[in-house]
Amino acid sequence: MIMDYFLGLDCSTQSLTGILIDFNKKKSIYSYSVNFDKDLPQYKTQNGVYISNGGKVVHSNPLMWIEALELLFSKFIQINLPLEHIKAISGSSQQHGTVYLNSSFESILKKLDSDKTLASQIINVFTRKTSPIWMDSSTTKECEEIRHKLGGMESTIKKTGSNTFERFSGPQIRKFFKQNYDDYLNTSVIHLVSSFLSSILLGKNSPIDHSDGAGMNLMNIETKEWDQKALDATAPNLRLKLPPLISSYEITGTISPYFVEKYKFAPNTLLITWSGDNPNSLIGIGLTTKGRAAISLGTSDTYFAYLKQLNVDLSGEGHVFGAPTGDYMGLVCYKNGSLAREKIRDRFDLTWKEFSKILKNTPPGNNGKIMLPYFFPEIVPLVLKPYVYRFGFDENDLKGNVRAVIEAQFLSMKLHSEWVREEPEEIYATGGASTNLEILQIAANIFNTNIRQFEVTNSAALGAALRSSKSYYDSTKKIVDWTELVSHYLEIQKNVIIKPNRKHSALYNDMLDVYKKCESFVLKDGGDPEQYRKDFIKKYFDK
Ligand code: ADP
Ligand code: XUL
Repeated sequence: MIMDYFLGLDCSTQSLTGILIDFNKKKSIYSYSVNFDKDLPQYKTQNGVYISNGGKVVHSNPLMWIEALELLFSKFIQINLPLEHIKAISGSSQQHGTVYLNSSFESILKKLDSDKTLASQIINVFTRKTSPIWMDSSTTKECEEIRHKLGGMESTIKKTGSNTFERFSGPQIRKFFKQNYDDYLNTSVIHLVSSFLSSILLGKNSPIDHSDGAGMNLMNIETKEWDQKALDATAPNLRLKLPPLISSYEITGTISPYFVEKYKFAPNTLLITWSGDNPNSLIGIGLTTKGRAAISLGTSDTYFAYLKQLNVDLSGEGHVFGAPTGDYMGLVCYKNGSLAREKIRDRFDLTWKEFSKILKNTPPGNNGKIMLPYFFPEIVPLVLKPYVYRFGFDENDLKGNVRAVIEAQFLSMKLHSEWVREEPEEIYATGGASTNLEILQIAANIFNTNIRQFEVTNSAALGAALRSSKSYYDSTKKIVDWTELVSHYLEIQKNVIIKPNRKHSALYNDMLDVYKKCESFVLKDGGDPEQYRKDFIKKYFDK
């Protein structure tokens, strides 16, 4: 029997997941997640992170990610997974986060002792003990400084694919250089979370891939090379501290002897460069051609689509990243995703089942109750000071709040993702909250589009496994076409289509208008939306 197994890993905000796929059977044969809070309580994270400074500073712990990797592999050994049959491995990680390492990092990786843990051997390599991650919004000043040096917003977007954003690696590196100058000088290499974990498996410094590299404000989005102007605007001698950039499908080498000795991987297991979670999800969900879009409802909510051509968002809200196929993807990211939904669930002590039941039994339009759901600082639209605004209800209204948070999230998503949307016929859903059919029904009604729900909700880990199979077969000259590869795989998955209820499309169109007015009232000194809200109530609810 031919056993062509491929492993995809995903280091997300709250967990590290591994999915093993059997290429011949076109299915995932095993998946397991290490939850940072529960399985590694000694790191004292909450939802995988450390929050300080009123929610502005958000870091995580790179040593914890390493321990999670070993826990995951120990689990594989415990249940006798045939790791020796894995042909190739690739990975995915939360985007933008940076890891700062001293000059001993690579030499330590090259002589790892398999009788000891990884964490005990690399504990002293960090020049910054914790890593700023995508939820951090403490670099507004640095964003302004870099944007100014690059000639303003439009030229920053044209150069790097995005305006400067607080969570992007460049502004974060600049803050470190300004505030911890000596530590910056002692830093030999700065990795993304993806290239850091990729280096651990490889046993030496790994390159950064074009897809994740685009989330740094440092890579030129057209040439896909480090942009000297952007580097100079960020911190001195930065080029020397960054790994090289490569295509997302490139093989970086074979697995480090540490993992061969300790976990019995085959010595010739190929490693394919890691990438960001959103680019990986693009593959895991099968978006390798134009005309389809996806929503990922994880810790962050994202809306993204494959782009054949480079098409930037000059309004400055969206991003263009690389796609693992070598093309591009457009993306809009919201920080108030699952954790905002959980705030309401926990405020009323509900289970997800009870939460869903309320969604099912409350009217679309919520009797005109509208929320602006900034439980945490928001990325799109930019809100640095978290506050939850309620129009027509208060925080004690159980049903009103449950429906309002979900409607708000998708109204906002529809409003701010217009530039990347080509009126898709179908939106693919992934991430932890995509298991919730009631949430997806509201999304379908608001977008007025079919939503497709998949059996595998961790499309990032699946995407990494699929990427590794593609690069492996390409290297053996048995070329597999991207679209064919993902479609075979996805066809076999059980998937459910949620259809919009067309009866509500006019209501949601009108509500989008009122939502927009509420947002502009609060964030841009727009006029009072109350009369519009009252008219909306009169039209749909006062009967
Ligand atoms: P990430 O990969 O960003 O760490 P996941 O995609 O694993 O996150 O999603 C985790 C989130 O999924 C949890 O924070 C939780 O709120 C949400 N979730 C899990 N089950 C449900 C459900 N039935 N309804 C709504 N949300 C859910
Ligand atoms: C994307 C973003 C998040 C993280 C965490 O720009 O910041 O989606 O990748 O998932």
